[in-house]
Amino acid sequence: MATFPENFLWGGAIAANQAEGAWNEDGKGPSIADVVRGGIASGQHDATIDPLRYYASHEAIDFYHRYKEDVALFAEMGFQCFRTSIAWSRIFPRGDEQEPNEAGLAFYDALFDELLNYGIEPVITLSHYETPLALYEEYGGWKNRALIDFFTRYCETVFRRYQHKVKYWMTFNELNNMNRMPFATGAVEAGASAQDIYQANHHQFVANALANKLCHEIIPQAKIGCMLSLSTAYPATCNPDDIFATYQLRRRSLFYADVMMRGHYPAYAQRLFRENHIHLTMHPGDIELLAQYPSDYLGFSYYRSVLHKAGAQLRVDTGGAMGEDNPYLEKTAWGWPVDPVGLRLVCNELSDRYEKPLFIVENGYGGEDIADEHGEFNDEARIAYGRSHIQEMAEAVADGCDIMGYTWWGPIDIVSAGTGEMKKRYGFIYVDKDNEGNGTLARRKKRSFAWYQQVIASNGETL
Ligand code: BGP
Repeated sequence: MATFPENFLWGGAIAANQAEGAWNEDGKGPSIADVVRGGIASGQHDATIDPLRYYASHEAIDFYHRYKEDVALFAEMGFQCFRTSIAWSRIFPRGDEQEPNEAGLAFYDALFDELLNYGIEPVITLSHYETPLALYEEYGGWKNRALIDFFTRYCETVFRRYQHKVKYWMTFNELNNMNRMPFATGAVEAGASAQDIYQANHHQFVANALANKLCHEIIPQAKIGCMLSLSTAYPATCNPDDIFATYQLRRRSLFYADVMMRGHYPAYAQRLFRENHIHLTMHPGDIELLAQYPSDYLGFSYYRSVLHKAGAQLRVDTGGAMGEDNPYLEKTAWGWPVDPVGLRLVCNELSDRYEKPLFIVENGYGGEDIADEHGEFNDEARIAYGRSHIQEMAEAVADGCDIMGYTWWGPIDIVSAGTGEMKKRYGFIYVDKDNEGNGTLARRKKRSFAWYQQVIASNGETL
């Protein structure tokens, strides 16, 4: 088996809105994640916050108050890095203020210090489906160019504040979900026109470039990447129509990396824009910014693959489109095909296309964990998923892919982005809470805890 490089970063990944809770404490403003029925990915938002309703993000797993206990468990597993997001609305409660909220900044100081005390590098997402709500309600989200200034002010604030603590950053989580999930990804209403969506994207691309610029100016030793959902798609048959349709589907996803990694709109975008009547409004200097400040690395999530047919209606879920049944692959209880070879394929595809480092910042197995008669969680299926994917990642390294690290999605059970459920669990650590919000929130190790510990201790040799 191939060996991972010595400086390879092993760890886990979560997002603020799916874990922290404390949604209105210490001056935090509401974010778009705090007003959704079900998961943030659904985009089914309530116009007002109803205090009698249960909202998954409001308490989540109470990471805000329990992070010390959780970080100690991550350290026990041997984490070398930990990816989470900063909740933008803790720092700028409405998003458009001039001055940040000190209590919000202090929380992340404490969290990062805790991680660093154990030698765990924070890997920080600046925007993970949690735009401040006021920026949606009063500005229309990323459709509005004003958000570029608000976002860069927020970025500059956190780069300055955490410049000695955080070396790894990424801008927007899964930006290529804008078409399927515009509310979560860009604070743009569900059902928005292609014109609005691509205009919002353009603003996000400019904001991404400006964030890269600021990050390098303020923290010269830092690396800042973009982040996309890159679970892959295969043609359902060898019919050339299916093959080309699948190529186009993949391109629609890679479009985002094409712009942010290469620094310009790809040639194929012209036809996409023409046929969808998209006319982007750009300011002088935008194109130069994109070219001057591309991403340092490509962070991505990989969960599964799908089969695609020309003309098929795409049913979508958080990890990407859901396609035809693949007879060669098993599925999880949530219908996600398990495809470790697909991960090797994607790593190779992205390395060939961009020739820059990759960071696998989400990969994991969502399942329902039920305790056995001894009260233990024998999550063999999760271990099998992790083992097979890490094996294929090792093959990708041997193939020549430059992979910076691997962060398992949801090393502790958190709220699902797709459904708002607790029942869909990814963790090596169980959290006692059910879909209705009942439970003690106590943390318990599952069997996979010791498995991942040994994976890290052996730098991926013992699987
Ligand atoms: C990604 C998101 C995460 C996450 C994960 C799993 O799309 O970046 O926020 O939750 O998918 O999806 P789910 O929670 O729906 O199982």
